[in-house]
Amino acid sequence: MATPKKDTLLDWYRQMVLIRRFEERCAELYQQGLIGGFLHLYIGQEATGVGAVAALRENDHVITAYRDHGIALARGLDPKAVMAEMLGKRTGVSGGKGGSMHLADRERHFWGGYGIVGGHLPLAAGIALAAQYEEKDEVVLALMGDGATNIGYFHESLNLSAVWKLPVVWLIENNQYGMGTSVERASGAKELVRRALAYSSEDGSGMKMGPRIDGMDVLAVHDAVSEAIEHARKHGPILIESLTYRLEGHSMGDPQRYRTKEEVESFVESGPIGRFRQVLIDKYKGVESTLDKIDEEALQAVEDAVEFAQNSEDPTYEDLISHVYVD
Ligand SMILES: Cc1ncc(C[n+]2csc(CCOP(=O)(O)OP(=O)(O)O)c2C)c(N)n1
Ligand SMILES: [Mg+2]
Repeated sequence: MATPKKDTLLDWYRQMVLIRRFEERCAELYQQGLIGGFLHLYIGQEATGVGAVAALRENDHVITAYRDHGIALARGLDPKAVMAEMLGKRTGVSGGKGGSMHLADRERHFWGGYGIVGGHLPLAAGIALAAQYEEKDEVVLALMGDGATNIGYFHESLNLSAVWKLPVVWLIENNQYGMGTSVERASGAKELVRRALAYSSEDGSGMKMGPRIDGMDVLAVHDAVSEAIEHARKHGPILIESLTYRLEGHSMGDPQRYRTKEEVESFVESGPIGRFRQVLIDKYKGVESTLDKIDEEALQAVEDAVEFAQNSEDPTYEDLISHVYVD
């Protein structure tokens, strides 16, 4: 696949840095008690979200679990409205009623944000079924964690997608842990992508088993997901696996007794943002000053988002009781 243009690569860098700065600020706001509920950071996984979402067309769809801030920002949701949602404000993307785990945007075909592990997978199949039924040339990108592959919904959704040849890319973000449980302790198959074989036939029909990709390399992710999307558009479902790492705890306040500091450190060194920055520096002479400017602008965008969110109104009682029933 041809390497994208410089502007596109710089934009991916911008998105990854924005996500990182946004979430670091969210962690502070959580500690100050300004963000309530649970907060699951995407730090370490930015290359997977940015590379994968960049492979989608505007009309395609994306859906994910509760670790959703990075996907929302990569899909182009306004950081101000996302931050306002984190703070439970009226101006938030979900009217302040969803919070961190329930970001969504109908216009951008970003369908959330779900707290029940694997609970969004049948929805992904349904969105793909609707597109197929209405003969729309649209693909669904459904992201899930490694832990979600052990849930019944995973089997039901992937099987049905193979039976109905639905245009879905099932993307496992294997960050090596489901809360405190490592993949080795939870899964019969270490290579999670092999589960595709359960929904495919010897003659090649059914689900395609896609690649296991280096999820810390935004270019590799983009290449693999682009190919997977083409497959889904023409032939039906495919399962791929992105090997990544969660650099922070499962959610805020996780004592992380299930892994060593050395293990985490080894992934900090090979982290996706520093790695991509180096790729850009090697490729484009003198690009450092542009990258530094992008870094500064990301910080500013996050501060603007916090200011906007803090100055926004809380939801009213009418907001609380709206959207419960269809008029
Ligand atoms: C059906 C269900 N069971 C258990 C939980 C509690 N729970 C929340 S997150 C999580 C781990 C999921 O891990 P994974 O799918 O790998 O996603 P990650 O957190 O690594 O992004 C569990 C067990 C839940 N939310 N829903
Ligand atoms: Mg996981």
